[in-house]
Amino acid sequence: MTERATDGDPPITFYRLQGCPYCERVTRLLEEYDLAYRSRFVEPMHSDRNVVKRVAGVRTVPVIVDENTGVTMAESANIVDYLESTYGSGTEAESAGTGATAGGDA
Ligand SMILES: N[C@@H](CCC(=O)N[C@@H](CS)C(=O)NCC(=O)O)C(=O)O
Repeated sequence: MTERATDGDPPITFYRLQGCPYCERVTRLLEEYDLAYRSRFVEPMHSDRNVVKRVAGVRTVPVIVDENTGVTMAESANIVDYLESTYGSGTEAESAGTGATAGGDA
């Protein structure tokens, strides 16, 4: 066993590769939604990516495993979709700038 049972292990594991633009897309969204995640950088060599293969059935990254929902997912477009529908507002209003104008202090 590896040592990973720290107190608050983030529920999302993000398999990624340095400099991967698809992974960057996912990173941006995870950050935007302020989600706690743990990055696992995979080997550049495709054949050395058994860990992702085992988890998700593919050797491409990005892949996320979300223990909150039990979802394991590959393909950046699917992941972006999933994160938006699960953690975003589901609309574009969230990223539209100021968001709510609660108040009306006229
Ligand atoms: N369609 C995939 C493409 C992902 C992709 O090509 N990732 C690269 C790293 S940037 C990779 O894992 N390449 C290895 C391969 O294609 O087998 C996505 O959008 O997630």
